[in-house]
Amino acid sequence: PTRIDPADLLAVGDLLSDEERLIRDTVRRFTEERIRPHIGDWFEHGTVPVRELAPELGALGVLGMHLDGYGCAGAGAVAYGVACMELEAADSGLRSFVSVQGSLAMRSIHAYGSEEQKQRWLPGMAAGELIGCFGLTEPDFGSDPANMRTRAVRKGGERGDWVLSGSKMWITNGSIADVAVVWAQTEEGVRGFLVERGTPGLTATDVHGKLSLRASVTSELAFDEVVLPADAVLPGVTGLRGPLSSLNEARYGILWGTVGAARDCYTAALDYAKSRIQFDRPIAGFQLTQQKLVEMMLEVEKAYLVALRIGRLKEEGAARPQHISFGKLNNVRTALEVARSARTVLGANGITTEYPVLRHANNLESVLTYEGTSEIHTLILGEAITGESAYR
Ligand code: TGC
Ligand code: FAD
Repeated sequence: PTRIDPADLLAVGDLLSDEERLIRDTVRRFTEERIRPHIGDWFEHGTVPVRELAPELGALGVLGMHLDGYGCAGAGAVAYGVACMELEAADSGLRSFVSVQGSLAMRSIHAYGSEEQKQRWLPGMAAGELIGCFGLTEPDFGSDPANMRTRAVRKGGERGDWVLSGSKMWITNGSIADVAVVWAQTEEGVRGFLVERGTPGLTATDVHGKLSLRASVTSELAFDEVVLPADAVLPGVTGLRGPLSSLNEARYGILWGTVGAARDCYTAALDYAKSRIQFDRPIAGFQLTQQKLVEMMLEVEKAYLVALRIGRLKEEGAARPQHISFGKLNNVRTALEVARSARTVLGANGITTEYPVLRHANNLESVLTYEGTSEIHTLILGEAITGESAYR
């Protein structure tokens, strides 16, 4: 009979293939050795050694893990999902780095880049020697990127250079990126541009004072008439479909990642409840605590099943953006509720960086907002079931 594992009572992990389990365990081991001992400090001080970690993540094979060729692992959707789950069990900032590098920056170059662009960037990015970022959001346009103001104008006719002006806000990896994938309005619609670090007219300023995703670099990018060569444009796509298709991939990573964050909060609360004595007995023995732990466990397992269902759909090529919205909306919200409940079980200890629960809860506030807010995913699903679009 199936073993009763408190961390996975429904044995959802048994539905994974041997290879997927191996990837899950390998990534988990990496985070336990390399991330967990330091993450509380990185979060507290708002610093993370990204340059140092990137090649290690590259060697682990998780950068552009689901892409084929160019040094990428070519893994299946569920294998990529379980890697995200383990990364985010350590910290949402770590999963963010991997999402932005692999699913947003590399995926955009992989899907829409010329052969030269792919050769120039992808192998180094897969190895973690080069870092990428993805600029869609602007100070005045977040949920509504169609109205973006950043603009690229052709200087010299059909084959000439481009001049890029405007700014992008809240850009993960912005100030450390070797290449920024920047989406801008042009005469022919929204197009993607590769802007290299050090290009004159490009400045990056980090966002400070964050109470969430502190172990992640977040920056504003400003483009002051940045002159780009003709071949800086991604030739393969025109229109908002370009960035939104890459967002599907990153949102997919999030719907798995948040299962990891939720599981980490639940297991931290379970461990703590079993050893913390009040009124002469472990608090795990109180019915109110048990109810919290059981509710957390139910929600973690349901979120895991949602992720696995969407992953298998994706492997069949049958996942639609609406399926991804289902998972992103449900699993981020679930993780946030689990994190807050876990925090209460840990009492005062729950507010410190010694335990992961409030760090996860604070991180998840960003995850709830980025890659489409919970309201936007509600409206995407509202449209899917009613046929009525309620955005505008
Ligand atoms: P709409 O008219 O519906 O669509 C415009 C074009 O895009 C196509 N499309 C999609 N294609 C692929 N996947 C999707 N999910 C798509 N959604 C729409 C659509 O078919 C159309 O194509 P075409 O060829 O017919 O022109 O666009 P809209 O302006 O009405 O907006 C729809 C809306 C609100 C859903 C969209 O704007 C949206 O998703 N807004 C949220 C923006 C967002 O998610 N930003 C995220 C920025 S990146 C980020 O947060 C990274 S966090 C990094 C980290 O992990 O650290
Ligand atoms: P707004 O769009 O101004 O929304 C404010 C509120 O209004 C929200 O509750 C929203 O749901 C609601 N709202 C808006 N429109 C509607 C509507 N039609 N109906 C109902 N409610 C609505 N962006 C990038 O491009 N690249 C990155 O790498 C990146 N990294 C990020 C990292 C962090 C830590 C954070 C916090 C954000 C990041 N973002 C990034 C930006 C993120 O994608 C945006 O914050 C997000 O899309 C929401 O935009 P906004 O913050 O401008 O909020």
